[in-house]
Amino acid sequence: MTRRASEPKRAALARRVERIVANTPVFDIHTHLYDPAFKDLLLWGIDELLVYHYLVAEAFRYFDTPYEQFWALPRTRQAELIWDALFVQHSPLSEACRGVLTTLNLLGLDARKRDLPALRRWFAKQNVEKHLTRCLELAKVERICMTNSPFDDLERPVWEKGFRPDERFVAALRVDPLLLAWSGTAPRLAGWGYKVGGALSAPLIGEVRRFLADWTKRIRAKYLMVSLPPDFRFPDGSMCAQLIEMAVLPHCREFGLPFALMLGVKRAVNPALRLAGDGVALADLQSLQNLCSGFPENKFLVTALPRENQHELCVLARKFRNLHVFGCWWFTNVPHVVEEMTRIRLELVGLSLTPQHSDARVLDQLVYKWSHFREILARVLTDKYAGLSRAGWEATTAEIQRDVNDLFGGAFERFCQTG
Ligand code: RAT
Ligand code: ZN
Repeated sequence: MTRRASEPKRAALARRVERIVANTPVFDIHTHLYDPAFKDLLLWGIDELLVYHYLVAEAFRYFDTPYEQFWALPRTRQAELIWDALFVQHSPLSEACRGVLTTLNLLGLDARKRDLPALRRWFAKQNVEKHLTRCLELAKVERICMTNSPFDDLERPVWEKGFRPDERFVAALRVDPLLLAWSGTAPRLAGWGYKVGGALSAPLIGEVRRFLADWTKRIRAKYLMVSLPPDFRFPDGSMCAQLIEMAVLPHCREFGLPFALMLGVKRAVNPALRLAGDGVALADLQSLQNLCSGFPENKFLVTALPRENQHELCVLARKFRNLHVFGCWWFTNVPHVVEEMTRIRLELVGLSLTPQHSDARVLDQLVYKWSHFREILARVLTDKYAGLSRAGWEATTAEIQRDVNDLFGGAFERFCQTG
């Protein structure tokens, strides 16, 4: 076909893919949002959007105030300083800044006047339940996975007391303190009645498994989850590696649950920045290979923070079907890297993965995180289906819809159900 003849065809394909990608509901498999029953733990509104730690890190580059002085300010004042530094004194070009504007825009607000008090007045009139439904509708998110930690003193009592769950939310059991800070965590487990004193032993492992079983049942966990530093090695004599091998993996096998690994985060590179102070470094994917090959009856959900790990991770996914790659996490969630990662993943692995999660900490962020990703995915998929078309294969609308369903949660659900 000549170039001229193929242009309208390509435009029609692009429209078809865009429509499908824009309208397909998504299961957001990793967020930091909470069921509204957790009350104030569910963050929302303009001030929370502005004090998001992604923006805090950027704003500090313009501030000259000492860190502690900023943290001592009320949240509203922190939000004003960030707004001034990142939106008024400079153009909000970064992905996290643009996200605030996409969200406001899609919520129907006009930010052109740079009028923060007016934006605040609008949010003050919203009711959280209705706002939740509105954000989910705008983002076309049908289900949200929370990050649930029994070690969080604000969250734990809500689970212990019990509540009527909102069916749009599901839980994931986060176990970082258990695996990464055993000496501080053991006394807490002991305080809750688990007999974990002394050195590593079969009874101690039994008690850790009892703890995991209690919480898996209590929160009806969809999977277990940990974030791991660049120096994580497996197998290894570290407490972390041993607890994974002896407690977490057998537990996951018993309950048929995946274990999610978030690799390559270097915590507290600058502790004065608090939540905004974490960094990144290359993860050791040989350790992941050892886990996937050594434990074929376990399922691993994996995302990696370093851009430099992404290609190797895709190659590993080609070797191990008990490995499900997910998300463009945190520092990789910027359009340039998201597009590159999404292309590499589709080209190397195909459709048996989950290309994005939102990691939203503030409800309203769902709106921009999914809008920005849908735009990229539509572009990438259009290229891919156009490539097939040049090879003489026309994907039908039903086939494209099937594929997008897989990318937006279908492949994840199947992975969770296997084995
Ligand atoms: O992306 C983030 O918000 C980070 O602060 C982390 O929470 C990360 O996503 C994690 O789950 O550890
Ligand atoms: Zn997260």
